[in-house]
Amino acid sequence: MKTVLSIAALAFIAVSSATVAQDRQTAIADFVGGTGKASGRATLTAAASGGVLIEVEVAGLPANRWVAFHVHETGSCDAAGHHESAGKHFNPTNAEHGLLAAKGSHAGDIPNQYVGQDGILRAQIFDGMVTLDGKTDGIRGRALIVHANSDDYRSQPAGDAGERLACGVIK
Ligand SMILES: [Cu+2]
Repeated sequence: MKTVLSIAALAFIAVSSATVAQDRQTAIADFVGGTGKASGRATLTAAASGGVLIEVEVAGLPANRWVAFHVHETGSCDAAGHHESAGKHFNPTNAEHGLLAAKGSHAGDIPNQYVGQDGILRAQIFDGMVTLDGKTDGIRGRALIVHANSDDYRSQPAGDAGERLACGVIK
């Protein structure tokens, strides 16, 4: 009888920790726009091989335009302060900004994304430079930012990407 009980207890522990591990593999970022209103969501999923899949939809953006999309270091979105609260780009390796910079790039650098005629950015992005919960490269608790202009992939410190139009904390 004692043996049966311990096996049951072990099975329970195994199931509980599997559930916890599964939860840690995904995250959500709810975006707020320039006026502080909800404007979209990103779902982030950690890949087994490393990297994070980011599925995103953000509304209220300038139509028919390429815009910069980055991971910024601080998980704080203050619309009244133009989302400056999100700080600089996530840059754990102290590199230069820009996917095409000689000494780049920031881990938070992501290619520009296109906003459709309806002012909605819809994208599925695989980011191989970060993880969701890694000790140094994890982005949970940081912020996703959509800018008004495209990133030129070279200019310091942020690719001349302009205003921060939408911001979402990765939770
Ligand atoms: Cu940015």
